[in-house]
Amino acid sequence: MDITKETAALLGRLGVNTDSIVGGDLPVHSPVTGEKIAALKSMSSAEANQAIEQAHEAFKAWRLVPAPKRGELVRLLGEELRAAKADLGRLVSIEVGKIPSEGLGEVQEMIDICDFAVGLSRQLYGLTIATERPGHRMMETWHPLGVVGVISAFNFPVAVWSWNAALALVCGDSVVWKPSEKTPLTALACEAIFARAVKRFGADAPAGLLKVLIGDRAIGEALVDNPKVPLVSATGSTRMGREVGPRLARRFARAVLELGGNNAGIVCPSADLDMALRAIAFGAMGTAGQRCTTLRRLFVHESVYDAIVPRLKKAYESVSVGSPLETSALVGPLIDKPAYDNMQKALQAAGANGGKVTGGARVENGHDAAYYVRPALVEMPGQVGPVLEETFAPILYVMKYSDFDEVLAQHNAVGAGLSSSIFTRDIQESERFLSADGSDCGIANVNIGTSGAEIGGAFGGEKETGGGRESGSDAWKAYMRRATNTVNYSNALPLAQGVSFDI
Ligand code: UN1
Repeated sequence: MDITKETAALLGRLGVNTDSIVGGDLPVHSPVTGEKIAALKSMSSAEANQAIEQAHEAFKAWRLVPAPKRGELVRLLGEELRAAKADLGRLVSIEVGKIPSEGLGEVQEMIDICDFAVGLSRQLYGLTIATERPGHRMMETWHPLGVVGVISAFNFPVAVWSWNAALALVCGDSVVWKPSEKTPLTALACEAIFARAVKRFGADAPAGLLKVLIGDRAIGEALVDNPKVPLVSATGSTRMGREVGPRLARRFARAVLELGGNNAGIVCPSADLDMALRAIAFGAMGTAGQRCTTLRRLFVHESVYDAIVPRLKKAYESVSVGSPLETSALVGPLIDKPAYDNMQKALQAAGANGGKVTGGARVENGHDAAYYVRPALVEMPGQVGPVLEETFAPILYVMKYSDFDEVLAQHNAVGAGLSSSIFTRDIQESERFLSADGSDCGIANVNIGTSGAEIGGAFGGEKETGGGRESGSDAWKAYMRRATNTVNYSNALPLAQGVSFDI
């Protein structure tokens, strides 16, 4: 099959001008075969700032459109995404290497957040608060914030944009999006899909509501440093967050940071082991270990260790690895060679720290520049060396435990704090895990894995994961500015706190 041709055909069907994907300086490779499938032209920083200026102008008009009407645009976006689901899902598989159900699942996540945001567009409400002064009313009002900058990572190239964009748009904001330079094609597809929704919406949608910035780090920096961008929502490594966070803080801009995860699961004595096995397999091997929610550490109680770990190893040895485009394999490729090298480095370090490695070898598929690996399960004597770090690859470190308090402490003894799960049928254990001195993560699950969160909940994590929350619940509040209003409808002017100031 000719992936380059198929990519161009898909992009054409999705509405992208295919002349724009050839002859540029920014090569795009498909991890499925490693071949170059496009070359886009990078924008200059000046062009990026110009795009931000246009988005700012769009914001000034969009903020005056009533929120439920703004919701109508997002409803149309959801419709367009439904129509484009098969093509966009396939493009995700080509550009990121996801298996078909995960490529389509990512688009489904986009449709879901659109539905959520449409409902939200009639629910952007503030409180009315009791005031201490007679004849007064105090309330809070939520107003549109401005241009929302979105920096997304390669592994969820379209869903993470949609979580931010759908909320931002109903909140009255415009969006400037810097996709990963590894996955700009799916971003161009989303831009075209959005343009169709805008066209159907009509004249009330100002030009410039969504701008996509194509380029490398310099473009991202232009977005982070531009004073007309009051919020940047950035997904990526903790290293990236350490740079972006302080830069935003310096100009008092808001940051929604969704950074690394080093997610753990605990298998307790009473766990349903069949269920745990399936959840662990998907959480650790799914998406070739390239989700921020991927299960990376597993603590197994000594009483069930021998009942589950050998079965897990078997699953690791038998899981199918192969092209997501041509086979029904469950594990696709790593994104590129650096990802493969990092995986091998971590496995070597694990071995040096006493780990017993199952799997991890490269799987040949006839393409030298594609990096398929067998997922690796590593039995570790303790939580040392690479276990403490996130390696963005399918490596699961397995450790034995005997004491619940001790395992809770171990669970929390890493830098990241994104997702976590416990497998137990003991209510005391599950409630402890969810309690104030339980899991310290933004996501804590019982009897399901660490990955695959629904959009209805707030998504994000603590500590080195960055603290931001996107998607459902009240995450929308980060995309608006809150004004506290006190109205005096009396004839007197009583001062708060009993202060008198009679002139
Ligand atoms: C990510 O990996 O950046 O919970 C996002 C999940 C998905 C989102 C992952 N819904 O695994």
